[in-house]
Amino acid sequence: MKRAADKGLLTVKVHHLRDWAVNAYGMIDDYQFGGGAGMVMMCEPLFNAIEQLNAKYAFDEIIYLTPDGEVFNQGMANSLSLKGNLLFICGHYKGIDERVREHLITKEISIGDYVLSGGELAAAVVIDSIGRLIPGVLNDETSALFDSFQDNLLAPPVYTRPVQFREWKVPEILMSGDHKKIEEWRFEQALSRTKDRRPDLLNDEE
Ligand code: 6GU
Repeated sequence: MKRAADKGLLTVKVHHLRDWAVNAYGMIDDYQFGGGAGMVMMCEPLFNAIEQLNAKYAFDEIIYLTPDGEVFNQGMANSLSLKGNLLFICGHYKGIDERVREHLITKEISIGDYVLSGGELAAAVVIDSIGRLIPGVLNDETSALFDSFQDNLLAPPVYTRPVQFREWKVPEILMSGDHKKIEEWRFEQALSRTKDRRPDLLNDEE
């Protein structure tokens, strides 16, 4: 993200919902109708904040980070990296009033099947993964082309010097200089690693 920001390719701005609070106490949440523990983030601050920011930034997506959203993956990172301005809504407590989700939110994302106390870390995860995909952010050395998941395969094993560490040697093929054979080996390794660890990746077309 620093690389992207330094190159002027990515800017992250943080907005505080309390700036749109409904009263002088900074109120942005309230008890839920129907009863039950936990507060709900109110419509009014969220509508005012989102509409005001949208008038300025014309967001391509208004994204709500929530454990019941679509589970984030590399395909979603790829498509989001091609968009312009994005707004991430980070909920707390029991979440946000359903009317905000129905009428303002354009995409709902979860980063996995576990619960965080707020959406901020999820937003940071999503922004990091999108940021590194923005054209011009990565150089050859950090290229995303060969990442795990880029082609629904896990990445193959990698080695660096020395050729032998204790009794463990680097696979001979990698020192052969035969680039075609090396690519074949890497593909086989990626495939067997994926079959072994993440067979689910081989069956879903995303
Ligand atoms: Cl996006 N938000 C929260 N609060 N918890 C989560 C999540 C998001 N994704 C997984 N757990």
